Amino acid sequence: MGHINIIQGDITKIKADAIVNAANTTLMGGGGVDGAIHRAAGPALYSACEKFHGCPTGEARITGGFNLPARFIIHTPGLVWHGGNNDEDQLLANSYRNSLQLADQHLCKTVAFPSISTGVYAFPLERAAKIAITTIKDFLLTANYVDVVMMVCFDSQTFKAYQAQIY
Ligand code: AR6
Repeated sequence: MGHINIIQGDITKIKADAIVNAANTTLMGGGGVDGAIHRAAGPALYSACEKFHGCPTGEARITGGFNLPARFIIHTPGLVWHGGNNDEDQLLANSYRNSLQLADQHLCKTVAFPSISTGVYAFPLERAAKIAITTIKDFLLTANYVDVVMMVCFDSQTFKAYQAQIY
């Protein structure tokens, strides 16, 4: 029975077994947290990601951490918000579930997530936080190795939204 920690900070600095990247379907980098992870990990990450030839929304792929303190980076394209009537909730939940499954398969005990889809992809923050926390809690009930999941929130508004789901 693991637990969830909500923290405010920069995910590129987190020393977890795996950190998750809010990527896009090309997996070839971008802005936001994706850009920060690629800059901090170094150019070898780009070469590692090239080999996947992209990734569908809600699925996940794993690479090494390269220059990051984390051992692995799990890349998942979050859902682009289109108004809430197109399976958005399920697809966002898939990003969390598939990332956690991959971490568990790689024997990771600690996993750190950014707030997937709530930046450029415009998913409403409270709704995304509820989906993230519910999906993580459900996963922890059956996980073999994953024990601590950190939600690493970049700004205070995001931090408050995730904390509100825990207490
Ligand atoms: N550590 C933790 N969180 C961060 C960091 C960081 N270093 N930097 C930003 N965030 P976004 P999305 C927060 O836009 O909405 C990219 O171009 C940010 O404040 O990074 O899933 C990809 O290539 C926000 O709370 O991801 C895609 O094209 C959260 O991370 C697209 O953006 C997510 O914001 C993905 O959009």
